[in-house]
Amino acid sequence: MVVYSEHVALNLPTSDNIYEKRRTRSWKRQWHHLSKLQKNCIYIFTALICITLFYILSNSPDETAIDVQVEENQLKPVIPLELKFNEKFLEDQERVIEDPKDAELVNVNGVIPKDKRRTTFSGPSTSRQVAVVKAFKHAWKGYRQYAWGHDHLKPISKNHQDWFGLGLTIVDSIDTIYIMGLEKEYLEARDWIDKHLQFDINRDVNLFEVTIRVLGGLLSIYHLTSDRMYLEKSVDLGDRLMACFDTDSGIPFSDVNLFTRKAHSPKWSPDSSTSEVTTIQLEFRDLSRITGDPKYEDAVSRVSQLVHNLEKTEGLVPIFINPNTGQFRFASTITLGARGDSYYEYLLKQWLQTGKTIDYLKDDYVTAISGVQERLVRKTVPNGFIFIGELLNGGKDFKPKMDHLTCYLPGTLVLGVHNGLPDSHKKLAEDLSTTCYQTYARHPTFLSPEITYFNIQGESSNDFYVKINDAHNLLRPEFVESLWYMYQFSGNSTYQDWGWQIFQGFENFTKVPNGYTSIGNVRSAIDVRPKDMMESFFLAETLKYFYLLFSDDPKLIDLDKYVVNTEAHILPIHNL
Ligand code: DMJ
Repeated sequence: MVVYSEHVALNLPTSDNIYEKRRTRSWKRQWHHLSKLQKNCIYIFTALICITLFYILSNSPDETAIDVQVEENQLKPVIPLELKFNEKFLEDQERVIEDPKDAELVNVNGVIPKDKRRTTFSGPSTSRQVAVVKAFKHAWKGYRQYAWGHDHLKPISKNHQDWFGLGLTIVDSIDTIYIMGLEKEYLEARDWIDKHLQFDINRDVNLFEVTIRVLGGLLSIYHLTSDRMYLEKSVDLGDRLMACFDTDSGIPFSDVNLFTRKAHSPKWSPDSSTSEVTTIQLEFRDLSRITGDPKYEDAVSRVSQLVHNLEKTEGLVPIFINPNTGQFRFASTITLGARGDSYYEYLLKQWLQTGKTIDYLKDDYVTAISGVQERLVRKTVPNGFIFIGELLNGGKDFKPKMDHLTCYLPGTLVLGVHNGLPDSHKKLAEDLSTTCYQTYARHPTFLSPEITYFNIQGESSNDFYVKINDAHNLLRPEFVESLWYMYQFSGNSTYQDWGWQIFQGFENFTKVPNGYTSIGNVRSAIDVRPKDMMESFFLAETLKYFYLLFSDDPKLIDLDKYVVNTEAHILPIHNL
């Protein structure tokens, strides 16, 4: 029964399979009715579908492949914020490093571990340094919150300003951060530079400013850490800036488009500034010495040599020079302030950077300082303060005016004396320091104005006066810089105390809730007229020099091993 029933069950036609049979027969019939061409088309179409299916299936990710992708992503610095600055996390990521001196070694997320960097700093050691670090953190917090990745913070409007679009404050500040021992801030600045600082931007930039702030900043932190990421960025930037030197004379144009690499004079003049074309040598030479490619050093050395060969007024230079003719602009002003200042500074520092091997640089420097003493130094009435004035009309007229910028000179002078240059330079440095100090101390804000005029004819009972349009303070560093050098080479703590008083001036009158701001008027403690701008040099230079000045370690930055560029970036002396 069972078999029967099975048999019946298996063979009994249902309406369904009758229909199925009919349908199969009808397909077969239709197939036989197709022409050869139609059949071939169907064969090809089927073959194509099969090939496509095979391709898709053989390329679909299997589980192992997905694992690898995830792992690679974890190695990239896309790290949750709270982990990013976690020491433990960083330690876990570190690869075993055989030779800590090897500049190329990095851990897996690209950061050289703290103890494997070329130079390490342990943070503030005096209470004054602690106060400076606090000021730095306050400035950094505002910048981070309202201007991150932009050039400058506008702390009052909680906004930003872009000059070149190169994140100037980050690049300019990173070595200050490093010297202050601020690891968390260092890592976030490094991370931004690594991932976001790029130079292929269609934008005109100023050769001098970008060299001293960006190239100088990158080279400095490269030397301190030996992290090659900074060097790679430096080379890219250096190559783009090189377009400026393609002129008839070899004197560079002032501006260059970083993307097109086309250089040109400023819009307002056919000339370049003398101080600008002569204050790029430390950085370009350093780049050559590190990379072994002489082209950077050759270009800037040629500029120095050309300027060396020009006629001067007792070693003093006019402030404009033409890139086509290679000549100074006739009868332009001679000053140790704006557009003249760092020409003199880089004569000395280049000589030091090259292990005192290029004599004409030292000779030009010594001649120029004699020229300053002969032609520019005057005494005020009634108190006999020494200041450095300006020469107009090809040296015919003397103007009793001194920019705050000139207050860098005492520092440079004692650096020269420390390296064997005439002792008379020391007296000038001390006298000028006293005067610069007075330009701070005599104002109720304890801050210096941008420009001061001096009384040399007894026309008033005041030694100096300030015009209303010159009464601003841009948070500049020059005198604090000099105080550091003066203290380094004398050990006289008065210079530290002066610096502390000035630091209080900045704290009391330029500090605002989201940073520090330039002010428009140092002459009044109740009407300082905040200007809503925090320049990158406040963090790069002013706060760095305060920090160095207040250190009890005289070798925190060893001035027998390093030269400090005009933007306070630290470059090694290359002894041959
Ligand atoms: C800085 O950019 C440099 O110190 C430069 O040499 C002069 N001006 C500013 C600071 O005042």
